[in-house]
Amino acid sequence: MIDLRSDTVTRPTAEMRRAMAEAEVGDDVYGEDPTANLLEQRAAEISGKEAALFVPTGTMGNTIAIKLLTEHGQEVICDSRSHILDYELAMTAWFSGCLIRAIPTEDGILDWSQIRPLVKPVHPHCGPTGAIEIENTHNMGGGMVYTVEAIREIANGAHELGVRVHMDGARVFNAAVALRVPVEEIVAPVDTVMFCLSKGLGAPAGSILAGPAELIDKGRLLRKRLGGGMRQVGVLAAAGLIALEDTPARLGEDHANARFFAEGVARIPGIAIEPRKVVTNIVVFDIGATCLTAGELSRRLKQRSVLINGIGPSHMRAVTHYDVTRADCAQAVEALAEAVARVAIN
Ligand code: TLP
Repeated sequence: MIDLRSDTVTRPTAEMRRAMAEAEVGDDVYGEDPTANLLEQRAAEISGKEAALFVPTGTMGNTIAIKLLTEHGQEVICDSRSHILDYELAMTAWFSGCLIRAIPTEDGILDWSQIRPLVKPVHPHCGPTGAIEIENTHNMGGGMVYTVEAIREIANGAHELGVRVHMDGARVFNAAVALRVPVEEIVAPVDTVMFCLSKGLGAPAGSILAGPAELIDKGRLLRKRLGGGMRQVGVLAAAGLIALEDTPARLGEDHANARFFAEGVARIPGIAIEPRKVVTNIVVFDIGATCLTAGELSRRLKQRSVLINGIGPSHMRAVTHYDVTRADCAQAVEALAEAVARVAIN
């Protein structure tokens, strides 16, 4: 199977498995797991933040961040296709008691001029804005990347109004490779950042929440409250360290494969995509004119040993990662062309 459903499907490398087997561990709830401690220290250094917290999932990292930055009864501003809104089981409402104030965008990327009019003060009629959330790269926007200037403008504007900013940087290392800018510079303007070790970076599980030490200390308690006190978690942190230190250097290959795949797909009649917009490892394409639904096309692809999921009835998302090669991408394009052509014949 050529699995383009997500970069979450990556399996740990032989080196990760070795490091996991040999990891020094202790009880992390007592702060005694040396490997988890090292991972948190390196994650803080690499992201240029005071402190970092190892969390089991990106969802938990975002959940804790929103709780840290808001109070019950506030609003969180984000774009209308953000992961926190569409894929995290209404966690802002469930855990933080906040409403989402969503802004529609073309590709998931917000700018300050769209956000500013929606920032609400304390007032007898409205829920004040507690936090602003930006997603970088933007998943459903096709892996789009914020410029550092846009992030600075949003954070500066927000801070002037006393509002803090969280970045869902699940794939911020992909953004760094696309921009050729260190992660530290990308996340410097925002208050907190979550990034995943378990997507393109290849760790079997785990994400990082980084920010000011005072917030991360509180976050550690929230992680425990959510059931995320993970004891001898060094076995996972050991793989996370390799993901953090070694994998970013090869993400460019995934980006080149994604662009190659997009260029192939763009030549298939009935499929719409602008390959030049593919700058990271996510390819979202419109299959509306093929007369197939995404579900049906997904099924046809599976029969041809290719896994690609729909995101809505007329769009599909393919994600490249280190378990798919250039040849796999070429084969996936062929399978798509064939699956779509059969409709034209019928
Ligand atoms: N994204 C998954 C699915 O949930 C859609 C994927 O396959 O892409 N933020 C962003 C931007 C994400 O893409 C994801 C996962 C998360 C947060 C949550 O991470 P996990 O799955 O570790 O909770």
